[in-house]
Amino acid sequence: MLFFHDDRHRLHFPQAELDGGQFVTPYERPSRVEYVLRRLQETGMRAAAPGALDMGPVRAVHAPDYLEFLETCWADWVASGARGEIIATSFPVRRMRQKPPRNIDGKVGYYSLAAETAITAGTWEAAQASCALAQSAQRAVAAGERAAFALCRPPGHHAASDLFGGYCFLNNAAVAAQMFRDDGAGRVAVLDIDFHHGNGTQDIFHRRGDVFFASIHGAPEDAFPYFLGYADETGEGAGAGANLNLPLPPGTPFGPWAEALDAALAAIRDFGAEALVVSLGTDAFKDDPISFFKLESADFAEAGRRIAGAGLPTVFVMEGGYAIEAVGINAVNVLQGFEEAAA
Ligand code: SS9
Ligand code: ZN
Repeated sequence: MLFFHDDRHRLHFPQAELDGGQFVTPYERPSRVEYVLRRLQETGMRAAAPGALDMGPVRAVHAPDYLEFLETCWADWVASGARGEIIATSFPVRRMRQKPPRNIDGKVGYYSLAAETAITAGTWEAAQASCALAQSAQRAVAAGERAAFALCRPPGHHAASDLFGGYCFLNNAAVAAQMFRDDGAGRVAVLDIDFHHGNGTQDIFHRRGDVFFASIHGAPEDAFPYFLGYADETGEGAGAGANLNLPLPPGTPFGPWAEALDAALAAIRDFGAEALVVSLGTDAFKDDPISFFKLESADFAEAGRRIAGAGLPTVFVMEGGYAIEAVGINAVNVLQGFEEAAA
């Protein structure tokens, strides 16, 4: 399978993540990419050079004021006299106005959904380079490849039209799905197998009937992002019926997880999708330090085989996965399983 990567992911490396009342080295760290890259090379996957970022489809899924915020926040933060990394501390929660303030500290809270994700000087450049990988993979598939893999970092599925957080800034999967639509696919599906609910992707397409979103994830009662991802969120307006959430409880092993996967794939088929974007997180793995499903490494290959069974042109976009040494094996197992079954 063709894959795309870009060393500029290293420009995003905050030193701090607020976790359990302490600052820890972020779980979402540059070495994740090195493990995946090594495994891609070991298994003979083909590296291809990524193209430049096209802001058109990015603007189609993100709000202009949010993109301007991402571009300017570091300079504004430094100019305000702040000396550390950007970390959100004040949010427009219940009973507050949803109105962006002028003050940069307030803006950071306005545009974020959680406080664990720090921003540094290189974050915007890294996020753009990451998104360009998803675009490159989509272009390769649009040009006739059966599938391609974008080794995106930072990830994207938590990023909504105007929110960052959960380690995400630009919604790479949503951008790829949008590009399939722009290329003429009437209906597109995004399948999110990251352990966490893809709240950003769901929200971006919630009122649209042209992009189906299906997600298998830790139930929101128990798992980040906590405030979206219930089974009764099925889409609204033109998007009614085009959203499928399959939340699962702590300790879920491959059996019930795979049943959920089959249900998601059946719904994608019934929807009539012509192209598929897979938000490929590997944090459903049993040893993931921040998740609670129990998939084994071999199960990821079986997931890949089942995904291939959909028979669709497929773009795989890297999302989470924090059992660092296993992230390469698990992610590439999905791709290998897919290739076996697609051959
Ligand atoms: C902090 C919990 C925040 C964020 C997880 C984001 C995963 C992205 N203790 N966890 S795939
Ligand atoms: Zn995740």
